[in-house]
Amino acid sequence: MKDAESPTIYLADYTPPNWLVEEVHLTFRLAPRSTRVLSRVRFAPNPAAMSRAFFLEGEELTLISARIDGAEVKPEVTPEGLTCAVPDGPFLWEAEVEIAPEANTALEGLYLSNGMYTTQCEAQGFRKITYYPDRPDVMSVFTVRIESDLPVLLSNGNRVAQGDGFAEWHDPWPKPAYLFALVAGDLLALPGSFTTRSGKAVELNVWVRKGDEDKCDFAMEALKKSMKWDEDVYGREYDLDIFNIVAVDDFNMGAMENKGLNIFNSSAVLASPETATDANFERIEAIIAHEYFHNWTGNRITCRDWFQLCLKEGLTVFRDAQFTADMRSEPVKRISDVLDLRGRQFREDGGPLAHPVRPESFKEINNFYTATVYEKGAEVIGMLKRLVGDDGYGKAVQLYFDRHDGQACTIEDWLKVFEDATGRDLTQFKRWYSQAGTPVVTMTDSYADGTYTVTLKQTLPDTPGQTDKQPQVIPFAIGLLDPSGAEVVPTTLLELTEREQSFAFEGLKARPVPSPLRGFSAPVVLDHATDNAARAFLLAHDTDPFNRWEAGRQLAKSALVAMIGGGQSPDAAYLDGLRALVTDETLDPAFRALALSLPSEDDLAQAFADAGRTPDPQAIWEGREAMRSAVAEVLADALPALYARHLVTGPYSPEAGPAGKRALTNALLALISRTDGGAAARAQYAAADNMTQQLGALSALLGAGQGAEELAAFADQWRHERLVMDKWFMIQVAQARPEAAAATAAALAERDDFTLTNPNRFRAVFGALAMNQAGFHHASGDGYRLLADWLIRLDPLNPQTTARMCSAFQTWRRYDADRKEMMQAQLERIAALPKLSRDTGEMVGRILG
Ligand code: 0A1
Ligand code: ZN
Repeated sequence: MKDAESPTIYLADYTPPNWLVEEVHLTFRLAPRSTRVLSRVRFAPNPAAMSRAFFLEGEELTLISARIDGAEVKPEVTPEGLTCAVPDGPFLWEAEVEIAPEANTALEGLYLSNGMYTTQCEAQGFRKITYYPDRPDVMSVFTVRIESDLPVLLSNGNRVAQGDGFAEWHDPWPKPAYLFALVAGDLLALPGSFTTRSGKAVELNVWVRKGDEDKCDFAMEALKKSMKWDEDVYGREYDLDIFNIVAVDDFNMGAMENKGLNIFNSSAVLASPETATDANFERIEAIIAHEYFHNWTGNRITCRDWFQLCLKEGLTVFRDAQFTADMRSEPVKRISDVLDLRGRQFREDGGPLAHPVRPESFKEINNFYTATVYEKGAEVIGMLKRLVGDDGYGKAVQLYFDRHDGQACTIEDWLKVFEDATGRDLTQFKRWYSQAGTPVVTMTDSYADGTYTVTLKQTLPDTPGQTDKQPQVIPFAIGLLDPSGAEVVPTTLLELTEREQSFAFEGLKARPVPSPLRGFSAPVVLDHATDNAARAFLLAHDTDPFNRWEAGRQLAKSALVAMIGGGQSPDAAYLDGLRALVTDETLDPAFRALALSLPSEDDLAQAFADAGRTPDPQAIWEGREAMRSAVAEVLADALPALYARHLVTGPYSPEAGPAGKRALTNALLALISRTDGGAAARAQYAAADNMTQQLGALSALLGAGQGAEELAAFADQWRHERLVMDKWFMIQVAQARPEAAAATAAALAERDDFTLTNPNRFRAVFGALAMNQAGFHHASGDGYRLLADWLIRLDPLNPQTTARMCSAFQTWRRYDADRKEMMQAQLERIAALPKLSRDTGEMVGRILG
């Protein structure tokens, strides 16, 4: 269906469901091309409804038969569902439908992945399994029978019966259909157990395909840590006898929190030291935690409608970030999150795809699993916590669990518990949920007679469909240092509620140096006229680790912009500051590794755009290359010793300590390889017994224009490991020079082991192309054309992944006329396809504006 033809759904149009579901029984007779699904659903009229009209969602189903209270009925079936005349009071609905999991390449509903049946029902996949009121505010108790010869048959809840060729599951907790799951396959389990703090034993399993059983230990440990953490920090216990995790190769997203049966993209579960990097281990730990935490924030308390998606996602991302900070390093986690937020969410918020944390309309909800809903949604919760304090937050959240357990809720319910628990009026705060766009906070300051005055002004940019925005509540953390570098005012929270407001600090002996927006206390752009001397001062003295890193980042950015735009040589203040930081043995190696990484090409492009200049992707790439070489030369005397000091040898551990050292040595190796002909990297490659060091060495070699031999050896060694081969595909495109990126991606896509049906593989090649900014935006237009060609091929098979990847074009208006024209032509080419999916149609339509 084309964009223009798809209906738009509005938050304002919400009405309660006409019929409620008291219980559901499902029977699955599994067969690749003809699975039969029998449903028995007890409906009762909803007293809160305005009508008794009966409509069940259903798509791509063959209806075999339907009965009401035992009597056959002939419903009116459309491509979206069915209607039927029904009794006035409660009744039993029975239906039998047929579906074809084998033909399901969209990976929504029930599908087959490498011989295993699996489901994905969020957001609206259940309607591809059977006719049902597929909306999150219809919650019910599910009993499921699976009939199949496959040895492992899983569903939600607890197993109640099992025999030859069948299994039955019962989930006592009422849930919406999007949390339904089924898995059937020839799988192996890594078993485990957990005893809750009230003494209940829970059986745990991580289910994988044969051959992957040696890569489950870490996920199991991460699960146990998550279960314990949620008890300790949020007082939340697990509520079933069993918790299953399943790894699936073909999956559109990272993972899914189905009740008691979490289904994961295998990349988010499987890890061994040889095959997974430190970053993979950290991601797995975070995603296991995220899905587990959804058991309370998402499952026990769910969303009334899909506009409330941030209610479960923002909160759960916030919770998983707290967890990671507790398990690892708080500043490093914060810095990584802000990098990600600025890289993905600010970019979204500043372009044609900008939308509020709680959107007000959509055509395809799958297009709203965005950085704004997830990451900005989590930032909003962080601000709320900062404003009401840790105690207030704790009380409010407990009230949320007490008051809303078993319900489908809204953002209003969420804010109300904060108002009731803390007495604070959150009317103005709520604008964070409804106004899109990243606020710009302009800070000016003055000093006279011992009083330092900070003036903050907020500007709220127009975004698609939104102008004339009202001021938001912005928690602005600030500290002050004296000229010697000592902190004279510790972190203080200013609350900016007006468009412009001043705050005075009295009794100072000299004009202080401010350290503004500490810890990135609000998701805003800070506009503060400062100079490199002040940045270097903060880099050397700030007590706030985030701002110390930020000062270095700003120095790097201004040095790079000056180099790219004005041909200046690398800034000495930056290079001196970097040397001091990288060689400071009191600092965490992971922090130092982060300080060594330069602002991304996209970041720099945005910096030019913000300054009213047209970014030149090629010049940005060359500038970063020149800066890297300058850093390598200036630090050349210190690098080998630093590398040797931190090189981790001996048995591998994925813990934060050694992982930080490996991050630092890999960053150093990339620099060393620019001046030593690749000798050190080749040595690391040869000695590596873990993927972090092997891939780090390969990346350093490719970055220095070498590594052809190692690349071939790598493919030879890892031919049979799908997830490792994804890295092989990705690194070549990511590291390709601008003029070669599109050709590299094109050649890889022609290989036999490139497949359109596996989203990980598709992303490895084409996600990497979109990330290789100078390659994607190469003046030839080859990058644009190639991506469009392949999105056009993917759309009929997998609309969801196609639509997500269209966002590579979202910054098109930022560029020069030639590039703009070429990107627009590709977007229009996609938009004109006769059978374009609703997903892609909506995305391309919004991007074109
Ligand atoms: N709720 C999951 C993410 C997810 C969302 C949509 C999906 O299919 C459309 C799949 C997974 C999470 O937040 O982890
Ligand atoms: Zn989630």
